[in-house]
Amino acid sequence: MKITGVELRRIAMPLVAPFRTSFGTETSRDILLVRVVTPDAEGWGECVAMSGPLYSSEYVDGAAEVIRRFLLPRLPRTLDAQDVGRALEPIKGHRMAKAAVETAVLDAQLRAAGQSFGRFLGAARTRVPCGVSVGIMDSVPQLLDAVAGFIDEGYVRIKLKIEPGWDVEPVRAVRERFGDDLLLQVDANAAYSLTDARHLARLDPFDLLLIEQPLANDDLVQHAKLATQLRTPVCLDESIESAEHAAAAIALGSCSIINIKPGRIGGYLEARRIHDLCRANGVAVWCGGMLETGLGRAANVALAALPGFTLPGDTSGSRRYYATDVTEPFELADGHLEVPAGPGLGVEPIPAVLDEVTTATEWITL
Ligand code: NPG
Repeated sequence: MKITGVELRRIAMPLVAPFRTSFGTETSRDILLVRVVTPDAEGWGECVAMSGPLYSSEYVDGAAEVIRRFLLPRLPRTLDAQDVGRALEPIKGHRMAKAAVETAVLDAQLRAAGQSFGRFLGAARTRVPCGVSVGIMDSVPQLLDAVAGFIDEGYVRIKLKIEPGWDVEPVRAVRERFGDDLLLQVDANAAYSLTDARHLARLDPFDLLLIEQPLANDDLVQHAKLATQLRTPVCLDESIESAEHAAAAIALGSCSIINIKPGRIGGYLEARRIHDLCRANGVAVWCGGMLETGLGRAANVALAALPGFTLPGDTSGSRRYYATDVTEPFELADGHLEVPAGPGLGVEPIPAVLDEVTTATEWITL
């Protein structure tokens, strides 16, 4: 496939409600979209980097800079999506930036070939069960109202964001109000340390599906120690940036479940490698989310349909985050989202909406 050029487009997407995690509060998303143009088709990649380097070291201005200055100049003008990873390998890190570029190339290639992301990745289902991530709130009654609303919408699993001072009590309240059958898990975004092990063990009686990323991003050894002290299964998110990290975590016993976010690990091809590795080792995986628009969501839903994704993902409907999505909105039906079946991502940006939210565009001829 021959690439003519690449557009970097920035869009501003206000969130329907502030989303608070242990590392900060998001009220709107400043998103970088990558559009790859070839003579036969165009492809889209959504960069999941946030405005500031709080979730990981990447941030959206940095991603745009690394794409224009270091990644695009390394792309051969004629290439296959499978070649992108190798071409970009000399550039260290910047996985969110690399994922956006590779996804756009893959989308263009699949659209030209008339094949869907799901088909290409190996989807085993036509729809996926959906969970929802619920941010930290000012009070327990406010949290219970939010959770009740999501359960009414059909979400099949609830994930509560936690941090020191907002953990055992909200979990207890949600369990008491909604019962033992509710699939419930928590996400700490690295807010604890190993000295909190006894405190975190107080979550054990609530039969959580998992506790996600309790400790620091780079501490696989301490996660392994923590895992022996908790009955709640430990799941890793931020710690896993590649298939090598996943292999190390499995070998060390740092986790028994992995959250796969394609942006965090450099793209959908690496996501499939981690899926295959985990499946071979009996480690369950699920698909995370980074408040994507319909473009990123489409690819995540396709990935979540692979056979090893045995737990519901953070693949919520568009309106969980956005009043108006840049694509036709993803809408839950019976707690599930349909895997797009059309070529490539199977969704298109709606031109008028895209124009309205665009804050800057830049064309780069290759
Ligand atoms: O549904 O898209 C979604 C968001 C799910 O909670 C979610 N994402 O740590 O997993 C996370 C978290 C996140 C949010 C990470 C914002 C980074 C920024």
